[in-house]
Amino acid sequence: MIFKFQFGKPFPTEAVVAKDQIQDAPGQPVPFVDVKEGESITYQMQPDDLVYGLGQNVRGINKRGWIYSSNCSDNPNHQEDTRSLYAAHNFLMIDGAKKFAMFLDYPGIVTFDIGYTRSDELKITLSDWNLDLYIWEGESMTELVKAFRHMIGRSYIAPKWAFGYGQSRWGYQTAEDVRRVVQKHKENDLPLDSVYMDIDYMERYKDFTINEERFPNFEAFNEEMKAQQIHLVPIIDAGVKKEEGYPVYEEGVEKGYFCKKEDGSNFVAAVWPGHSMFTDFLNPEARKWFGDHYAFLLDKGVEGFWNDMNEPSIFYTEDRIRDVIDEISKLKGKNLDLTELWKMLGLVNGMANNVEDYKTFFHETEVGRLSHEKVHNLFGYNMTRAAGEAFERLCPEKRILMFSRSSYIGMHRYGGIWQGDNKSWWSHLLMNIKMCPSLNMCGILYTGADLGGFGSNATEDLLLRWLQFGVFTPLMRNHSAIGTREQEIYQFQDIGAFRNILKFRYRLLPYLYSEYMKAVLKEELYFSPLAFMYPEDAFASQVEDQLFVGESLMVAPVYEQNARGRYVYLPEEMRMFRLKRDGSLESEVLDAGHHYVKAELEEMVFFLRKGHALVLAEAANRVADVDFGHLQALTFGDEAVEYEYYHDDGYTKDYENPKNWSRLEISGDGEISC
Ligand code: MIG
Repeated sequence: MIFKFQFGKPFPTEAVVAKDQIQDAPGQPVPFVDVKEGESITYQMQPDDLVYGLGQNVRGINKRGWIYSSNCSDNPNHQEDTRSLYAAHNFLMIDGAKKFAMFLDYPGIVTFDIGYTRSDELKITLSDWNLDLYIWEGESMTELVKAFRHMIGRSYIAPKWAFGYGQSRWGYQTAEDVRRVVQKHKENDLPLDSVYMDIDYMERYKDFTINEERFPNFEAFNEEMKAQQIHLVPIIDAGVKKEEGYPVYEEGVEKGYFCKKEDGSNFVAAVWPGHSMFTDFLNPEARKWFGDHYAFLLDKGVEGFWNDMNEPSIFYTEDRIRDVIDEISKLKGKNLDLTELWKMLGLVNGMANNVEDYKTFFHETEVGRLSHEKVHNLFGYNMTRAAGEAFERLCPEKRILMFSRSSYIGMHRYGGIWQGDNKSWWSHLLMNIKMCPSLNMCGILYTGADLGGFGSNATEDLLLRWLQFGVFTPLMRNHSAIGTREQEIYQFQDIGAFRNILKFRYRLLPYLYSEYMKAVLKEELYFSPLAFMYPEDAFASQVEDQLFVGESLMVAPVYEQNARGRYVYLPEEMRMFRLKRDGSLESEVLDAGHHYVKAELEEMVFFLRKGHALVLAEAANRVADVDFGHLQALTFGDEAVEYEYYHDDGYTKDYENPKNWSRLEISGDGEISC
């Protein structure tokens, strides 16, 4: 049973959809924690307590020892001390003598001090006290997650082609650029299923337009790509350009669908298109209106999108820039001391994403007019919801790829996320690894990071090691920023090594897709921390750089430069596989315990659990060419093992059909048809 405590007048975020396990609690005391209304929620942590959850955040899988805050922000320079990334995922679990979980359904800023101020105290504070607090106990972390996932509803399911490899770069300017990417992959025999279109495809960054000079006759171009089984995936930005004669702008103004200021005038702020408007995604009519615009591209044959800048990101507002310039002009002619200089720089650098700006515009919601600041964390969620709801109306039979930058719990029903603007840093590869299970706990299963790193310059070895982990993430996309070193695989020397890794991704697809679908449909984790699989193993919770992928596989990625192997902890005896440079798999059985495992730069190791199976297909260069019906099984154990194999057409939504499920009886390694 999940207890729900209500404080003040919570905003109906609609994060929670299944209420059958939820019981309204009459009032205080709240079990486990100490709630001082208007002040804080605290929990006295025992020395051995572990804290899990919080979805998209920096640092470990065990969140203990840092202070986090839910305040969706566009921060391309995030690192270890960053308190909030692009999302607000207010879900926490305590694993200790007491095992319980909490969800704070609250759209404003929340701070989670998890042993930062006092090492033994967990202290949660909120900017106001209008929230629904859900709290429940369970026997295990797995059970706690399952209860949560049930109440927040089924996670988004991507089309099968979106499990293929995608190439992206902010900087592909023209159809020719895209053609070249496809051609280069083909020439080098590199698998590829999608190419992403960043902001330059639009006409001066206007949503739902195509720049005719750069992408002439887009529909035919899309057809040309489709004939090669390549999906074009355009970006959609949150800000709508303010420009007379641009229908999206004019319609939005006329219907009153953009956020307004206190005085009723439209709120305008600068983003990529210059002066822009922000759709009031909390108004269901405005949401529908914005969503319907995706038809512009759907009608041209597009089957996938990524939603960007939806924290929302703001470069500056006119009001702020005026104030800043006024302040700075006061300094004119003065002899600046350092304090003045820092102040001036602070004013300039504080122009983007300023919390003060979030207070100046409003949403017309079902429960009345609210300042953006109160509901800030719901913006990206509802932009993506606008798209997801529109896809249901416009093409109910078909799965459309959708992933967002910003998110809140609830959004996981409408799309996945990419993990934001990371850097080409080894530490960000490790961050990517650790973030995955935490996101899964919050219902976000379709996810992956910008492989190779978005900002800064990638090296060949970094990209190779990153792809070796990316092989296991549902979203496998190489993406980088304009101005950085080009990092398409063919820019590097040892293309054969990359080819081998990519081809193996396609061989793994029957297993990866089956495990992803089972995780969605059974409300379970796709990526699990070792501790969740072996709760009795005291050491397992110390291991954060190895993960389970589905039920059978454990991965132990190499994430350090110049390393030719790594230490791996095995909670039990496992069969280790090493993917060799020629594409063959070498295997050996390793005992439980600690091992140093070799992995040359182009090699990748992974582990199969006893009593479980891995199913592989033949390699292919497109998802559509993978034969999901003829598999090679790899097993570990003397007895026959059973593998529950989920397999569907990947495009329609007939998930419940019993034909999609088969129980494969597998004895030993070998071929199977199903
Ligand atoms: O301010 O569209 O996170 O993936 O390439 C940068 C350009 C805007 C941020 C996204 C990134 C994308 C970039 N965008």
